[in-house]
Amino acid sequence: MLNLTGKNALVTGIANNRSIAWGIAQQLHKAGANLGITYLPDERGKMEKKVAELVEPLNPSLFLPCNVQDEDQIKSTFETIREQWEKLDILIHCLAFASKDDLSGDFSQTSRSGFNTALEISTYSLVQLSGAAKPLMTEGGSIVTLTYLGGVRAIPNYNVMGVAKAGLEMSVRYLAAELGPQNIRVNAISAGPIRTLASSAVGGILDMIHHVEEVAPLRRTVTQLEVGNAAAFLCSDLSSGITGQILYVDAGYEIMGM
Ligand code: NAD
Ligand code: 0WE
Repeated sequence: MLNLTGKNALVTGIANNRSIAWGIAQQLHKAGANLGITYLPDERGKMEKKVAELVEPLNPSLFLPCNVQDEDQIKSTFETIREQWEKLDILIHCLAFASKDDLSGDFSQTSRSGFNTALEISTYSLVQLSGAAKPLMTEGGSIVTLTYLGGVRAIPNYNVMGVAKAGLEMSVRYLAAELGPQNIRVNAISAGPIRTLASSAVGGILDMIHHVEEVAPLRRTVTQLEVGNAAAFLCSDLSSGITGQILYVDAGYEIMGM
């Protein structure tokens, strides 16, 4: 039933084997999708090597550097897709960044540049990548991004990232409204806290995970592969009637009041 054979999927946001994007890429591959992987390049090419080794078993047909702060890298990513694939079916947006200084302390002290960076990388990039994907999704498509409850509720220390996620979730709705007539669906998965490179750098993440394990209806957190399964669903024809939605993959935590 869940079949993605013949679908070309671009996956952003893989940094290591804990990345949510890695869980998604594995499940899309399992469902038969043809993968293109982008990574955030660094000067020494360490990231390129690490991510290339990790994704090798998934046989990606494209492997490209794409720093979303660099207009040229985005341009050449989508030019390569047009040349090599002709059409794009699936776009996975799985990246976020805020300065560590802005993920603790008083939200009112967020600097102008910190605010701009967080929203540029974490929010604007979805708009930018979707705009570049639109002309390539000639047979319709599915765009999926990753969000967090801190975009809807005030969660300690999430601060400027919460503002970025609120903007991201609203961008999902405006993009869904614009791209719907072209049969391109746009949805977000709101994942519960998972230990990844990004979250492990955050003080108190383990306490948050323990809290979720006590309160969430399923009495546990979720895994990258569970998020990957929900993403595969949102990318497949099984979800053909769903667009503009935020799907909570959080072991039920979001429904609880206490
Ligand atoms: P991660 O560190 O594995 O992934 C973040 C990715 O963002 C990395 O691959 C990094 O290279 C990429 N990135 C950062 N700046 C970039 C730039 N300028 N250009 C291109 N890529 C850039 O961490 P993760 O937890 O897997 O995060 C993936 C997504 O999931 C993020 O949107 C995050 O907000 C979201 N999310 C995470 C959790 C969690 O608890 N881990 C929960 C809900 C949502
Ligand atoms: O979206 C995220 C992670 C976002 C993130 C994390 C970092 C840490 C390292 C963005 N930028 C950076 N920059 C760094 O330098 N999550 C949902 C995970 C997360 O982050 C939190 C959380 C949770 C959960 C930050 C504070 C409080 C809770």
